[in-house]
Amino acid sequence: MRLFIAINLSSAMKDALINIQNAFYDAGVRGNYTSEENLHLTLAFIGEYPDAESVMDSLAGVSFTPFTISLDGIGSYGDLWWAGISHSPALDAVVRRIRRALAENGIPFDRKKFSPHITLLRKASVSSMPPVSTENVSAAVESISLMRSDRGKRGMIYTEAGALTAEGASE
Ligand code: 2AM
Repeated sequence: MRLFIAINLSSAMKDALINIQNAFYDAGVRGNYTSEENLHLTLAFIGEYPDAESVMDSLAGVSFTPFTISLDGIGSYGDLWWAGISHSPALDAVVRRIRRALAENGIPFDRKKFSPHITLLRKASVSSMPPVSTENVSAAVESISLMRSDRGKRGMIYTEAGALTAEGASE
């Protein structure tokens, strides 16, 4: 199965992202827009790996306290368009801890530098991004998920395969 570790987003943050997607669409941009339920922030991409339980076991020692993430503009990697999330000491620290725990336990993952972004659409039909306004939305992160990705008839289907909860989280 295909696995990655991600933050699932609050509805306020998803609403802000959908507003950006709608503004792109209204400006005539076509492409494969990420569906609302699939909007997420990837922290580590594991890829094909047979055992979700051993990934969760490897993360058992990773602890974190609730922290905040904030939207930070929009950008693109070729025809993949994204909304940025600001680097912050807390976010960067938890990503480092997760990646170190995976490495120490021999779980493979993509070692590319962490570049926090939320993919809004792929295969954008135009190459220049229309100017759209973005809201300054922040959200509290109290949980980090191990996600499993399966190819469905209408695109990817993401399912939570495990979760790490922040110390002292309200849930
Ligand atoms: P992307 O949206 O920028 O493609 C599931 O595929 C998630 O893992 C996506 O958020 C994707 O980011 C991310 N990801 C990170 N590295 C990846 C890789 N090497 N291959 C596929 N997806 C990757």
